[in-house]
Amino acid sequence: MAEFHPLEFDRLPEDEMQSRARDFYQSIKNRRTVRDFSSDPIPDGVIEDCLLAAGTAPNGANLQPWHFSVVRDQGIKRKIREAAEEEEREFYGGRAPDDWLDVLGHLGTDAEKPFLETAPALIAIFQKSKTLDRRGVETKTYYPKESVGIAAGFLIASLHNAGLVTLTHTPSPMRFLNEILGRPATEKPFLLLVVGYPAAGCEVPEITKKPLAEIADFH
Ligand code: IYR
Repeated sequence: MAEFHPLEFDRLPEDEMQSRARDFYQSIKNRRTVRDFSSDPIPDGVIEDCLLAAGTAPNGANLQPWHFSVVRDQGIKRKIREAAEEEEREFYGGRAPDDWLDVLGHLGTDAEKPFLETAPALIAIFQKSKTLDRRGVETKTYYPKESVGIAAGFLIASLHNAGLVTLTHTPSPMRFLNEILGRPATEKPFLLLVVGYPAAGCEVPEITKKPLAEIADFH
C-alpha cells in the first residue's frame, strides 16, 4: 500500500507570486544557446546539484526514466566529437531536406562541432525504456519521452540559473553515444547537452521569441 505524508507547501502572498513569476521570466529570457565555448572548468558540485534538480522532474509512475552521463575527459570528448561530426557531415551534405536547411540557415550551424571538445563538460541524456521499480523488479517505463523532456528542461533552466550556458545538440542518429559511454541498448540517447561558459567575443544570432498572444490563449 502507498504511504502518504503531509505536503510541505507555503502559500505566498499575491504580490510575491507576481514578483517571483516576473523575476523568473526576466532571468530565463536571457538564456541563449551558445555555440562558441571557453574551456574554463566548471566548479565541482555545480553540475551535480543541477542534475539533482533535473531528477526532481515529474515523470511517469515515478520510474525516473533518465540517465545522465557527464563527460569531462578530453579523450572521450574527442571521440564524441568525431562520431557526431561524421553524422553531421552526412546531414549537411545530403541527408537534410532543403526545407530543413532553409529554416536552420539563420542560426549559422554546420557540420563542424569544435565545442564538443572545447567545452568543459558534455552531458549525454538517455531515455530508459526499462528500469527497476521500487521493489527492484525490472519494468517498462511509461511516458519516457515526455518525462525525459521535462527533466532536460529542468536541467537547462538549472544550469542557466547557476551561471552556465548550454547548447542542446542532437546529432542524428546518436546511438554512438551508447557505445562510447557504455550505456545499455535499453537506453536511447535523447540529447547531448554542451555545458560551460561562452568564449570571449562569443556572438549569438539575432532571434526573437513569439509574443504571449501567439503562443497562448485564455478561455
Ligand atoms: N543536428 C544538426 C542540425 C541542427 C538542427 C536543428 I532543428 C537545430 O536547431 C540546430 C542544428 C546540428 O547540430 O548542426
